[in-house]
Amino acid sequence: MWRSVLVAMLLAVPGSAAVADCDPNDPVTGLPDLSYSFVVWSAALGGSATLLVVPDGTGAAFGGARRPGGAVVDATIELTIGGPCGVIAHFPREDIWLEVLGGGFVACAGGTIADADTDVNGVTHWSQPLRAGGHSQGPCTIVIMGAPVPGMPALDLHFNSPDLNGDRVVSLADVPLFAAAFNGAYAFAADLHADGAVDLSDIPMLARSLGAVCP
Ligand SMILES: [Ca+2]
Ligand SMILES: [Ca+2]
Repeated sequence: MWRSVLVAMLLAVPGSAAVADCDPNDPVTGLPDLSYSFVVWSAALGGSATLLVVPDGTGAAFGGARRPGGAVVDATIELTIGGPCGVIAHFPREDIWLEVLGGGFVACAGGTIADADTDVNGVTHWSQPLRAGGHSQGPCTIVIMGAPVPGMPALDLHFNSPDLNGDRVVSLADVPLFAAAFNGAYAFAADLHADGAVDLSDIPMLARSLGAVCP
């Protein structure tokens, strides 16, 4: 039941309407039609989810995201790409990416693309760690060939990183920013073990990533 929570719109499924639109002689029918594509995000209920990202891709898998209070939540995103003639299999992952709308998030090149090309059912996922730094508490969306999936509510998925200053390197330059939150006012960017507090449990996430850079 939990799994079935549908975040995005399914404007049409390959059915009678799709068949009516399908023209096998039209080369365009082999391309994705965003109105036949949809996203499922089972983490939608229960508030935001925060994912730790590191430029070298050693951050958290989507299955290890955290609610604001620290509870682990599976934030895996599932995308089905379709067109008028049915699902689009083997669509290249390079053309499907997660776009973070909040400022301060800095992705490495290709750092937010899907895990894999779409499978025979037109399905792909985001479950593996991203390659990125900085932080965001803004929404994010799924983009196919540069265009967002229509009707898809923004995902309340947040990010932070031991690359606190967002220069795509985890280095000593990030330490003062962490220390300021450790010793002073709470900062989401430094809450690397996301649980609403910056304390000793957040230090290992910074220490173990020192030296991490984009591939
Ligand atoms: Ca940095
Ligand atoms: Ca924390």
